[in-house]
Amino acid sequence: MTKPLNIGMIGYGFMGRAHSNAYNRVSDFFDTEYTPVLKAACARNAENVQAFADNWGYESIETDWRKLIARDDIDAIDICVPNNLHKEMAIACAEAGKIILCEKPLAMNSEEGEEMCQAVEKAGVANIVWYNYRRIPAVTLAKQLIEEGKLGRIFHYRANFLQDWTISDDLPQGGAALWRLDAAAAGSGVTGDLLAHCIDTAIWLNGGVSNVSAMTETFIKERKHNLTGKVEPVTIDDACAFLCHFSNGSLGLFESTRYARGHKALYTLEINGEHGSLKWDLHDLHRLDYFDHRDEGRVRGWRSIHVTDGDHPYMDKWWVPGLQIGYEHSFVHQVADFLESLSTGKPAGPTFRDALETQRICDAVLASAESGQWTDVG
Ligand code: SOE
Repeated sequence: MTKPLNIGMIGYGFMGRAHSNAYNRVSDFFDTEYTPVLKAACARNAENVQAFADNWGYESIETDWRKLIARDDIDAIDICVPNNLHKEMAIACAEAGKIILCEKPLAMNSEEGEEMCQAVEKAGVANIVWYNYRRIPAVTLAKQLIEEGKLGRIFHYRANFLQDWTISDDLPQGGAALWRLDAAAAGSGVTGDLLAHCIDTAIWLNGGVSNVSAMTETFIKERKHNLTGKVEPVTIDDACAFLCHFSNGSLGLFESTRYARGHKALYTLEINGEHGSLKWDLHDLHRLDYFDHRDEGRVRGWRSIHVTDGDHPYMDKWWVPGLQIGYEHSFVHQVADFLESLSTGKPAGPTFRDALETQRICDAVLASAESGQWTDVG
C-alpha cells in the first residue's frame, strides 16, 4: 500500500504539462513508497485552469495561490510560474511547511535564491529544482563514467544550448506566452533560461566554477510589450557566450542563443579527459558517445552507446533493451528520485542550495558581460 503525496500545481504552461505528466506516470513504472495525487491546480484564469485540471486529472482548482498553499490537504507545491514569482511563493510554501518542487532557474538572482534557501532550510521542508536534463539516462551514464574515473583528469568542458525562435522582430515581449523575453519576469534571457541548464549539468558532472569571462548580445533592441501595448526596450540577453575555470583546473566554454537559425533546442555537451572523452546531444538523447584512449589501437575510436539496456540508468524501469525513451521521461525520473528521497531522507538534487550555485554562476556571467572583466563566482 503506497502513501499519497498530494500535489498542488501553480501554473499550467509547458512545464505544468511536463510535470503533471511525470506525476501521473511515475507510479506506473517506479516502485516508490509515495504516489503523487493531483489534488489541485491553481492559476488566475478559472476557465483555463479548469481545462488544464480536467485534462491532467487534478481533483480541484484554485485561483489564488495563497489559498492553495493554506490548504491542509496539500503536501507539496509545484511552482511552475515565471521566475519573478518564485521567491514569494517558495517562501510562503516553506512557512506553511509544504514540500516544494520549483521550476528552474531557482530565482531572478542569487540574492533572492539565498533567501529561498534560508526559508526552506529554516522550515526543514524537502525541496528540489526542475533541472531535468541530469536525469536523461545518457547524461546520468556520463556522470557514472566520470565518477568511476574513466576519463581521468578533466581538461575541457564544452556546452551549447541553441534555439532560433526569437529571430523575428515582430515577436512581442511579455505576457503569458512570452514572459521569457521580458527581463522583469525572467530576470535574464538565455543565461537564466538555457545556460542555467548547461551550468547545472556541468557542475554536477565536473564540479564548481571559480571565475568567468562572458559576452552577451541583444540583437533586437525594442519590441512591443504585450502588457503595455507600447514598444519598449528589450533588456534580456538574446545570446551569451562565456569562458570559465572549473575548480578542478579544467577549462569551460559555454554558448547559448535564440538566434541560431535551424536549431530548435540543441543542447550539446562534451568533456575531454586524459584517458577519454564523452559527447552528448539532446537531439539524439538516448546516445552517449565515448572515446577511450586505452582501447587497443586497431579498434580505438568513438563508440556510440545506445543507452537503452537494462543496466543503464533508469532503463530497467521502462521497456525492453533497445527501445528508447524521450524528453518527458527525464521529468518522470526526477519525480521518482524525489519520492525516493522523501522515503530515505537523503535529499535528491538539485536542491535549492545546489541550484543557488547555478544562480551564482549566472550572476557572475551577466556581471562579466556588463563589465567586460573576468569575474569571480560569488
Ligand atoms: C525555452 O524555450 C525552454 O522551454 C526552456 O525554458 C526550458 O527550460 C528548456 O528545457 C527548453 O527550452
